Amino acid sequence: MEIWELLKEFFDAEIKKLKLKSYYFPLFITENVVQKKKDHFEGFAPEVAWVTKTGNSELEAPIAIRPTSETVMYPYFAKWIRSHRNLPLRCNQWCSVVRWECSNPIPLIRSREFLWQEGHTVFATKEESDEEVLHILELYRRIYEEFLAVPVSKGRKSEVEKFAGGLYTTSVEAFIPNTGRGIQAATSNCLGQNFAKMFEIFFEDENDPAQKKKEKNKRSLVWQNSWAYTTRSIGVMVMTHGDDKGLVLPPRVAPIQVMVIPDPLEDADMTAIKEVCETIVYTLSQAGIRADLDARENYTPEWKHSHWEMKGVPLRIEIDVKDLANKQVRVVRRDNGAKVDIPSTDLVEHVQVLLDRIQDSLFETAKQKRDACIEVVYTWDEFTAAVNDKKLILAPWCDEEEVEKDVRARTEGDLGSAKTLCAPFDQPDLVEGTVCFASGKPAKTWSFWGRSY
Ligand code: 87F
Repeated sequence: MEIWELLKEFFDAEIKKLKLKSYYFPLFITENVVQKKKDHFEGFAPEVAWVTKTGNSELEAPIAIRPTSETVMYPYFAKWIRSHRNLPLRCNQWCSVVRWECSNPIPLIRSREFLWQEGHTVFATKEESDEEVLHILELYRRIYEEFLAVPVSKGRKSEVEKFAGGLYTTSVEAFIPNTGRGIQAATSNCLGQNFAKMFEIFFEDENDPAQKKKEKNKRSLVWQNSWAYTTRSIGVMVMTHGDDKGLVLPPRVAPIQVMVIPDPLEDADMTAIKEVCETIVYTLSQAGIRADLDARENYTPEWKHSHWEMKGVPLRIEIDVKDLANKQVRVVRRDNGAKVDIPSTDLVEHVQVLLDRIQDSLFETAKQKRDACIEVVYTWDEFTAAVNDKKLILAPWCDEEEVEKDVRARTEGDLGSAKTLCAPFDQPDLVEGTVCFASGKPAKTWSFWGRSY
């Protein structure tokens, strides 16, 4: 929860710069609201949880638990928006949502209840909407790369994989080398005017001469976006950096960045050691470093070392009598086990440098591992071999829905089927005459493919 809070602190400050306002809409959705927008809900219906009973009595009408809030919010948007003066409307909600996943739930990655932020914004023009989609996507990239130290690719979702209710979906995509699976890390949707039509969200447009003259029944449909990232981000971070000793936390999201552990050698002056430990924690804390002291006497130092390694704390400081005499401390890195002795006098500077180095090195290592999994393929045979090798596949593609569905069907197996992850914005050159790996038709784009979570 503290990791989530650190991410939230960053993201919330960034979207407030964009003039987003905080809202909270109800958790319970009455059936008529859900049914009214059947089209939108249909594909997702099996995942919606319903309350049907209170105590021993059946409810007259069942009530849905929000899986997402379009149907809750947009009827209000239709009431609130009358003129161009009400636009843009920018709302964000931090909450939990419920999706009744039955197949293979994985903690944080795919769970029945998860935390997220859902941003829902409304504009007069498509240009404003397009611009925001990318601005938010960049914030998501920064959450993953700068905070969680997880490399991601920005790109556009295929027609099969996009949010069906919208115009287009952009996403950041991560990859887990150990399992050879891609994972959608966050999405930023341009909804176009589809929801505006469904929910009748119109505005008087100052740029339309007919509307200026107050001609009857002349109104414009608004343009909408929606975007979200979830606690799944923490799951992706855990899988990316974790090792056989347990969690490895990037310093920027580590609730405890430095754990100080006294080492009471025999006959040592424990009072003096403890005092120094407390001073260190105080000094680091004053400098804005999240430090803590494990002074428990019923555990050995060795036990504490493994314990805080398992918890992923980026740095541990060990102090014994010799260190005390030498006015130094021993600092141990969680990510690579490296130990250094540092003079107690300029501890803050050294710790800060080490934390920054760990942050950078976790990202670089993760990026190298991810990049080593990328395989460029041109033919169907190369593609199936790469799928079996659990690669992150980059392939020239005709960008046709039927072809993607066909690839899914042809790769279906125990481990799931291969899907598109995104067409990366960062496109390699598509040499003229390049054909689609699956259909042999002219390729329109490079796309990432792979098995995914
Ligand atoms: C499950 C049940 C009912 C996903 C669902 O991308 C509805 C849905 O609409 C559903 N699972 N979705 C798509 C969510 C789309 C959209 N919502 C706001 C986002 C960003 C945040």
